Amino acid sequence: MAVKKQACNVLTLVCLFFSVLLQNCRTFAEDLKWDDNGYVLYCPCMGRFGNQADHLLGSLAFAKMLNRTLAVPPWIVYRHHTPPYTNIHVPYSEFFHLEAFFAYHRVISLEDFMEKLAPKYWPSGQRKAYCFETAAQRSVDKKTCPMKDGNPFGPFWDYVGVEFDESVLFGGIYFSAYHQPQFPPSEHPVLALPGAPAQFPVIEEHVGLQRYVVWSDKMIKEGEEHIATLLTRPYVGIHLRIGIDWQNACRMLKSGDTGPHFMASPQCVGYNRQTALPLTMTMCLPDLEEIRRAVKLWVKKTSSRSVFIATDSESHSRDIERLFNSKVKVVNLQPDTAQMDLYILGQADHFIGNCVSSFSAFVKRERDVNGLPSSFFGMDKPGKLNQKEEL
Ligand SMILES: Nc1nc2c(ncn2[C@@H]2O[C@H](COP(=O)(O)OP(=O)(O)O)[C@@H](O)[C@H]2O)c(=O)[nH]1
Ligand SMILES: *[C@@H]1O[C@H](CO)[C@@H](O)[C@H](O)[C@H]1NC(C)=O
Ligand SMILES: [Mg+2]
Repeated sequence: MAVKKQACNVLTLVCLFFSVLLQNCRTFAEDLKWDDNGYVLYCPCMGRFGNQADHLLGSLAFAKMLNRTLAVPPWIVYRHHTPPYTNIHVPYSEFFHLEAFFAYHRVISLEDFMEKLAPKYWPSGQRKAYCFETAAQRSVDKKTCPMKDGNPFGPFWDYVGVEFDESVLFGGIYFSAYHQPQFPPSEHPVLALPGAPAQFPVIEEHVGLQRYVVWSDKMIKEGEEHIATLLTRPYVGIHLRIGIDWQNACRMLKSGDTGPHFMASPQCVGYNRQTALPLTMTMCLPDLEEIRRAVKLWVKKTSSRSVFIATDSESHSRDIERLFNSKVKVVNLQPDTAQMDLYILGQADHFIGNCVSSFSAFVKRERDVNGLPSSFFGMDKPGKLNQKEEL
């Protein structure tokens, strides 16, 4: 221990000495430092971007509760309709500033963890998977965590370069805080989990963690360029979640198979089940009439000069243009990307989102953090969150 400490001090001195010459020395040394309180690894194996983002916030809070470093996974991007149909794994920092998490808790990218720490501290042969007993029930011997069964599980851990050697099962009681760890880091340094240790949708307490999800400089630069060239402020940003998968999802609401709490809807009906406002079909799947009504209302209210449309299918831009006799510029990105759409929606002077969509929820949370106004289709005045400071 003493030797290690001395080595650290020497390293610090060396760093100080060379810091003028070698700006990266400090970060380099920090990157290589193993956290004795352990790590949390998980696969963001449920849903697309919005779901993965919700799960990231909860996982961050989970890692902080256990006082373990969170290995931030890449985003899993599905190519269901584009050859070669295999998933793409996009490092977190492709879109966001990883270091912004440090203000809340310790993180490392999963890629860096594997490249710089795993070879020494979590080598092949010692890689344990952790899962609920019930999850292991599905395996042949009923004792193996289904870490790599099917898509996206298998491709994810293949991308990370991990085979699991052993399974550790746990029962109904969930992880306790670090005061009485269920899995002491000395014996269980790396908790690798088949899914996010978090709920979907994100619980109310963790909504504010969105403030640590900060766009990368590259995204900001590109986003601001789009806004400057395509749009005139003030502008209203709208998210049209109206594609075929969404039409099918909203049918659950129509058929009465779900109450007001449906996917991301707590963001607009309220998190409390007892006091939740009704969730209407218009809120889940706005028709053209509702889209026109809401856009007209908010363009007028904000004296907007342009409208930005992000959509999972049709943009309805012609119909929206017609509302304003071409006095308002109506724009959508072509080609679009999910993250650039999110960025531009986040910067709008007003945002109209889809209450049930976690893609909209990402924008709503970010705007709340920045004090920018939002509404939803079918709900012009969404209820306020409990404004107690949760962090
Ligand atoms: N580019 C773009 N993609 C979208 C838009 N709306 C939905 N999508 C795509 O559809 C996915 C929807 O899944 P998810 O993000 O989990 O949100 P949710 O299903 O609406 O809760 C997104 O991740 C995008 O890939 C949009 O406005 N623009
Ligand atoms: C949390 O972990 C960090 C890094 O391992 C350590 O320095 C700190 O003392 C821990 N905090 C508690 C309360 O155990
Ligand atoms: Mg989804």
